[in-house]
Amino acid sequence: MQRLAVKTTPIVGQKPGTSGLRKKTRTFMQQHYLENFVQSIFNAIDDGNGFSHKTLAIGGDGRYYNRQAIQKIVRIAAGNGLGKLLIGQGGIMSTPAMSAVIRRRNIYGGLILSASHNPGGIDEDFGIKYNSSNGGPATETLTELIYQKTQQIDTYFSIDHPDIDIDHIGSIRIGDTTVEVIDPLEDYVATVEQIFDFEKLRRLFESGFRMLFDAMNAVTGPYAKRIFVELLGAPPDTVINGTPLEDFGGIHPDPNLVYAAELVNRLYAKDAPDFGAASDGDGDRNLILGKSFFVTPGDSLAIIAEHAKDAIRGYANGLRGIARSMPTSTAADRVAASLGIPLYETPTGWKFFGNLMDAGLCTICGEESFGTGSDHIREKDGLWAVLCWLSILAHTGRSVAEIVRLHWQRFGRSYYQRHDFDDLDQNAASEMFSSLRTKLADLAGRVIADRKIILADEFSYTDPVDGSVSKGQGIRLILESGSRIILRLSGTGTAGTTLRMYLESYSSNYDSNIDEILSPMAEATVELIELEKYCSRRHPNVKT
Ligand code: VG1
Ligand code: CO
Repeated sequence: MQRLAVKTTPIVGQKPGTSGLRKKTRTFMQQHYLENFVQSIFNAIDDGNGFSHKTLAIGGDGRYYNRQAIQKIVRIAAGNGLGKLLIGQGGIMSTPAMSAVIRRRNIYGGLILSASHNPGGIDEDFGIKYNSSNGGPATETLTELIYQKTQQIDTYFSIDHPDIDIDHIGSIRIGDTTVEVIDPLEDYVATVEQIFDFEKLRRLFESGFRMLFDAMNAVTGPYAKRIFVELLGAPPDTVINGTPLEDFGGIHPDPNLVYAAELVNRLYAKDAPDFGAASDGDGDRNLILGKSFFVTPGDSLAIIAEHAKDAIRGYANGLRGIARSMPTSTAADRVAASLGIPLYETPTGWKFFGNLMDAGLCTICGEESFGTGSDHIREKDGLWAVLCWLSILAHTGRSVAEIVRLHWQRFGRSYYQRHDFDDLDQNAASEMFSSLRTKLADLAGRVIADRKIILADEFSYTDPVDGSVSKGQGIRLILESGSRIILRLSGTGTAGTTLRMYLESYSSNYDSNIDEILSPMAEATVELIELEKYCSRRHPNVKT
């Protein structure tokens, strides 16, 4: 077998965003596109000691091009003289499972092939992210370095070898590299079994408790079937859309009120099950529903933190701290205060939680974008959140709605929504932000939607562990009595630009109509940022 050094030239635009490099699938299929990026990852993670003693893992969410990409990466790994490559059987591995594999097997890192909640298919999206030896997403410093390497690349390494069988567990040698196909469920299931009391959860299902889990034809199907059906004894029809499909069956695998329509309809129908949940393309997000009841991600984070010590075996010693991304609602802050533990506010993106967890500063983390997780791994974890809720339901014997209402009674309620304006012209959107930045200094003291603005700034974060500074992380308007308006541009899209507008209003009265409270704030914000003038838009595509 011959190792090959293939000449190449830099390709513009290979800059990782909020979570890895995401592009149209056809872009990834262009000559040398994937090879350049993967070789740049190898160049960036090279610590000078070579790769012969290192192990990496690879797997993806099963979307179109997953299998072909794995075959190419096998050759690149062998071309770079990697010691060992672990591949999830069938090319499958959820993002949280990758984190579990890296941590449990103590390996150097892993590549996840996924564009997460973005649709899949030849005309949709593909993506690659790199996770480091702590099991977490590459830090900003590393993604910057990878980007630099993509701008300097002149050669990638490969090997002359045909495609290998990735559908059967086993091991072969390619050049100096051992390639092993592993069960992608094993490490993950073992990790969650340590945290949750499966015996107690089995009794919940035995008692006739009914749940519906929507895997959205994406990666979580096999994990959900193993855990809920095989291990916890739930009936097989508990899991819907449970087989990973290359195009996710045409579903947009983003578990929110708009895209998880089938699940939402069934939970709002007569004779609905007790509990409903869904996860996204790569299995790191979660949607939580009760009978005719939606739990916002911010409330879910706060409620999991509130009950963790009593209801979940793995947290019986209490929590060290809670972290949330800046746009996420402040519900968790109130729980942290009542528990007497610190609350950390980070920029959007899971990579910012890693240092806090590694340093033992926080146990539970969450984002408004349906991401929740803990220090059991270094990724957000959709099924973990579902298991947390099952544990809380089993422990309290109450319904989802009762648990949330009791939380609001005790802590008050953050009325919260995110409005997404998709497909904006990139230049127009940046001009709009530039103009908004110039206005910030004069906003404090002014009134918006009957609320006085206390602070208007652009969020900047100094990592308390390594001191690194991340600037430009979203414009925030802090209003009186606990209201907030946050604006930022998405870093995960592949076409045009998405504006995200996050609205929060706090009240001790928890039975008001959410639209009556938030709509005036949304309208006033659209005026303030002159969305119509710059982007010819007034109304969001998604409200969730
Ligand atoms: C979005 C979310 C962010 C999340 C990221 C990756 O990023 O807002 O909270 O961490 O997606 O999630 P952005 O830049 O588009 O707002 V996932 O499930 O795609 O790994
Ligand atoms: Co995801």
